[in-house]
Amino acid sequence: DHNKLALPVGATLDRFIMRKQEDFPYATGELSQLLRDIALAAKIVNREINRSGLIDIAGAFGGQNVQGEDQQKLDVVANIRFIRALRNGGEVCTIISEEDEDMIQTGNLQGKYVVAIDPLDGSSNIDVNVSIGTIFSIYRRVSATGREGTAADCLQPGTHQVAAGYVIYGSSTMLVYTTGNGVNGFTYEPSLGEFFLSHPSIQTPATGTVYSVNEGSSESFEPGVAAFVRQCKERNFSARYIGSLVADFHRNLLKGGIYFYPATAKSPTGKLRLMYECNPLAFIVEQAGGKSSNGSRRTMEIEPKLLHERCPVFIGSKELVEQVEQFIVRESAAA
Ligand code: P6P
Repeated sequence: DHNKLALPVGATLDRFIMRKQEDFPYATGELSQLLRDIALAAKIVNREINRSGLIDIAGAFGGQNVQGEDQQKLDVVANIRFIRALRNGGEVCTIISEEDEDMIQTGNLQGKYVVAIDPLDGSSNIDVNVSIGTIFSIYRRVSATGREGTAADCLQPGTHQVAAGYVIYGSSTMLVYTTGNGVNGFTYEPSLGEFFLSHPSIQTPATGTVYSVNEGSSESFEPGVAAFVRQCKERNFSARYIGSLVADFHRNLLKGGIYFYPATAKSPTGKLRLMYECNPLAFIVEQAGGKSSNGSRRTMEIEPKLLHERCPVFIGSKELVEQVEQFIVRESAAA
């Protein structure tokens, strides 16, 4: 039937969501609405980011931006925009945000979903004009509706995600997401205010020749990780590290490669956060045929204990993640 026909490149995000909802006969449309709410917030944040240069100029002289507000950091602005869109959309009862220590209750007591979000990752890159991104995870609440979401609703393992995605604000703005049936990429056309399907059914290459890690910390890498880096150099891999997770991840997803943020002296359990950085990207990479682990454990099977807990992450082409895992096993056995 027509549902099974792949949508043509150029289909709008709205049509894609509607068509995919038809694939779920019992879908009530709430998840579809939630995805639309996220896309709306992404359009608004995209505009703020693109204007941020001008606002900064205004800010630099008057101390205030064109709206006469005190200059707010863009990651604060993005956080406000996404929380407002999710609250107004009505589908989300509780949010975990990188910007807020505690759970955020939206007041939507009937909301069936919980969202974990990094509203603007890599924000230290904004004022040097490097690509940045929003990363999000969507879970169904486990507690009964009619009351606020609980810690148990928020601390679910990544295998419970119903959807995950990211927005990359780069040379063009893209939304890439999965609902567990493959990964699709949409490119934003600002003049029309629409996301268009540009990368249908993304599959990441089984291997690659790019490795992305901050080698400034390599003195404190564990032996297996150091051995893997040596192998990358022996094989004349390309070192590509933008220092903006979404940008590094997106390039490796499309071209093949591995990103890793291992345990280091400065970050003994890794730097990246499990709930709104590692798990959503792990869901996407697995749906695209890749792999994500903490060096020994599948990222999505890690049982979260804390909202903002960090974990080491090795993510990208399946064969490269498996190679570094083998080095870690071999070197720790030898130790
Ligand atoms: P480091 C940005 O601050 C971030 O969270 C990711 O976007 C990025 O990959 C990583 O941290 C960079 O960290 O320690 O290499 O500067």
